[in-house]
Amino acid sequence: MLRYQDLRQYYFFDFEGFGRLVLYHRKDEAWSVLADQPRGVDRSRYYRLRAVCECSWIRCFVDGELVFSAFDERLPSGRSGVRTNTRCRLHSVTITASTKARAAFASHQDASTREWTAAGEQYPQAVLWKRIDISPWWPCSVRYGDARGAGHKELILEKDTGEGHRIICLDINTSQVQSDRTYGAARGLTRPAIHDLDGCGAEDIIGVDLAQDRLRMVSGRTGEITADVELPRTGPYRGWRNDTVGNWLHSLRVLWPCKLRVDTKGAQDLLFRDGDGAGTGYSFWSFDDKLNLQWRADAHGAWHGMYMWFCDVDGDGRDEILPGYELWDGDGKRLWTMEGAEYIEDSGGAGHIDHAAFGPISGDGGIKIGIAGSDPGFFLIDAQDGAVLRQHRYGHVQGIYAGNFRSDLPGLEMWMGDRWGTYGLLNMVSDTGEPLGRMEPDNVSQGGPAVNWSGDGEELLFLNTSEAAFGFWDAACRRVLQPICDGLPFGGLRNTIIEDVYGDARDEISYIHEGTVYIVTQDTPYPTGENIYTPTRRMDISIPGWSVAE
Ligand SMILES: [Ca+2]
Ligand SMILES: [Ca+2]
Ligand SMILES: [Ca+2]
Ligand SMILES: [Ca+2]
Repeated sequence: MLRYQDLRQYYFFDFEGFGRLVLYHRKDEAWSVLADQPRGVDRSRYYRLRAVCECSWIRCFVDGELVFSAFDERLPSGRSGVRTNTRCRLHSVTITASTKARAAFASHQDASTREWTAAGEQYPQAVLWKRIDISPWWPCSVRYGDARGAGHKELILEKDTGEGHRIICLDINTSQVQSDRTYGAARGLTRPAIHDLDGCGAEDIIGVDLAQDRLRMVSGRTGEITADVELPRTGPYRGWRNDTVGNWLHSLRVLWPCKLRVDTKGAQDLLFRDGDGAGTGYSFWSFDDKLNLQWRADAHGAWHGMYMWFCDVDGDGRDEILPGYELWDGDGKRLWTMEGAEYIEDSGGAGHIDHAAFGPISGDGGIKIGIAGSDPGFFLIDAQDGAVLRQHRYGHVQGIYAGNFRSDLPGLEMWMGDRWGTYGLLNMVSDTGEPLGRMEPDNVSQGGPAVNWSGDGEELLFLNTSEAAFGFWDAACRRVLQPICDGLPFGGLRNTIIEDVYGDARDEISYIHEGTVYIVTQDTPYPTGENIYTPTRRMDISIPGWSVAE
């Protein structure tokens, strides 16, 4: 690859098939031939391929013989690399630059660094607010929430012990243990959802007992079993008839709390789903807050995806359910299948939704769905009827996140990231699906969550996959801040939680590292009495909201 911009944009000099040498310019799906030549390939020997790029001329050599001399102005500079198009063996690779090109590159790098630094100056800097020692319980999982009905957020540690699920709640300010309970009645439960399903205020433990073929709920308040039912029998697409669905669970999360009824305090319904080892789902079952089975839904229109998403599309106070390329209502009725989705599984790639931003994406608050649809790319869907408003074949789009990445534009913007063939390529689109930005900070990331760092309405993209990508990125593809500071015994790039847990509504970044939680916040306070951006986070979307800073 020559003059490489990203994994979908470069010149490509290669052998193709068994009898052709070719030089391409590639931009996304368009491969234009700059030069080609029929030429037999002897697969029992090495060839020495060489290309020289000078200004707009590309000269290509095979074993020292000049084969192409092409003129093309589309990519005036870029990186070099190796990409294969079949099984092959490489002996060695050498990349050199002229002194002049090297100097131009260094000067370009300096200019970018200066521009990024200047762009970062408007943002608050990061300071360490608090260090919380969790070593007595380490290793454990860490999150924030209200597990015991305290009425405010606490730091919650969870562990699976031989005696049952153990939940420890710590006060964020004082680091003191508020509660430490092991739920003996939850012993043996797998795939747990920790959620206040019965509405008592404390989070319950709902999980699957595969040995006993049961779905069971343990009350977070009393520690006792409050519901215990047989697992459903399989749906039409997975397993034998009358087999337990316990043998056919989805490889990712199985239990999904949501709000399907108007008269409950919160999300007091539970969806349970089957699936396979590849992240595809086929049927799901709805249970109420006492684990009474309500109905089953089957993916007759298009297979279901890696996760499930919820949003009240028609405003009746009940969630609609997006398990894949279909929308269902709370009564188990299918509302639509996405236009063309019956052919998705023939498109290559996974054939299911990998991620979806589902919510008020439009500038007028209208509900849309931004779909990371694997090989078919990105779809923007009208949540009312499943119509495809836009599609971009951006490669294998795996991750997507909607947030207010451009506060100067109405609605939410979506960053999405690729895997499989174009690992790390990120694209951003507007609320109408208009392309706005493209970058490839590393070849690992599939994107990340929005960060409300400044509080003025603009959100940043947080990447955390490599040193090259680590930090907060703005919509102009500039890394404007690396949230590291004195007091952190590492340079970032750790397990993190992005969530407001201290002070004003802006997000903190919490690093979880070897038995300690480090909470990093802004170095300057937000002006009291001013409106401060206060988004609500759901899966893959940061929903806009404002409050008054205290
Ligand atoms: Ca409860
Ligand atoms: Ca609804
Ligand atoms: Ca916007
Ligand atoms: Ca905060």
